[in-house]
Amino acid sequence: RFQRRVRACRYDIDQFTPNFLSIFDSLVPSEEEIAKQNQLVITLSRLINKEWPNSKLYLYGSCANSFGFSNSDIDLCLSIDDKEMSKVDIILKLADILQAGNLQNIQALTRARVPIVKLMDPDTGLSCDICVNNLLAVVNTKLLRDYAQIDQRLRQLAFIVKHWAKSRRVNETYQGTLSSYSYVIMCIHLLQLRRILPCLQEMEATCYVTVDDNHYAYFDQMDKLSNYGAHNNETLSSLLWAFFHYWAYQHDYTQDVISIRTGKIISKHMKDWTRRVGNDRHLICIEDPFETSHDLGRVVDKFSIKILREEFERAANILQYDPNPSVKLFEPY
Ligand code: 3AT
Ligand code: MG
Repeated sequence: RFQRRVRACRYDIDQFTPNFLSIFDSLVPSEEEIAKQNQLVITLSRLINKEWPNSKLYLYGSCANSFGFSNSDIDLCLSIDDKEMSKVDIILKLADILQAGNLQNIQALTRARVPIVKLMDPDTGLSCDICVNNLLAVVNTKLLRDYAQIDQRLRQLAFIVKHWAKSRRVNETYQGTLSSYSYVIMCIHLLQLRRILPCLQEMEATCYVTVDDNHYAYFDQMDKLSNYGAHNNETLSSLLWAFFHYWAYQHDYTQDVISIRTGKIISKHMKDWTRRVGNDRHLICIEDPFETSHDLGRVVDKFSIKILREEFERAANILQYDPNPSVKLFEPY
């Protein structure tokens, strides 16, 4: 049976919070940058609406979920109801529309798992990926943004974790490590267990959406929750310590699934995620809050799980012992 190791956090951990907060500040995009992103969405919407008047362009991912760094690419989703055309046809036609609209570096990636068109706007230098009818991503973007409004420590923690993951090269799904989306969910889960965040999907629903005939509902009156985490006064650095300590020494990789849908740890057994099926190995289990049969850790294989766990341990040990954790944590891999 897996031994969960629990150790006490170093007594002087809180002194590093100002350093981590200044790193957070340096990563947050400026108002000016956000205005540029919004302007580009308006320009692209106008261009696309000329051809498809009933379509709608949604911003999703890090530019809309409030977990985006300065200079991140823009993720857009085109919602279009055209029974005549396949997704690939829509992607190809979209590429033509953008070409005619003087956008640059246009590439239609029709064979990707999620087909997209890539482009660059020469006026702002911003790069975008546009996918088609991937509305669940628009819905999960809103859930993440709603959670971020409840307690500012979520955004601070997730920025530092994402920055660590990018510096240490464990934010590369094509290499078997985890997506930014997964890391944000891991942060939400930690704060739910510490009662800094509630579980919005377990509360009385105020927001309802239907995507591909599936119904989803959760509580989204964020103004009623602005004091939710106030009883807990843990600082950013102690939460960071707790995050890495949990994933290095406490999480039971053989039995546990983290679930922000329930705000709990649930069992792999209950989800039938105990063995490899096809390419889903379930070596680290993170339940998607809406597509509950979807394990966000399924990209992780027997090589990358080792790398990930070594990186969690490295980070936990730096936060426990290093004299300068806010520098050492992000040393490039
Ligand atoms: P970066 O700042 O670009 O690293 P991001 O928030 O844009 O982070 P991702 O690139 O991981 O995050 O993903 C973009 C969005 O796509 C986030 C989420 O709304 C959706 N998404 C990503 N992976 C999944 C997934 N496995 N299942 C469902 N939705 C996903
Ligand atoms: Mg992105």
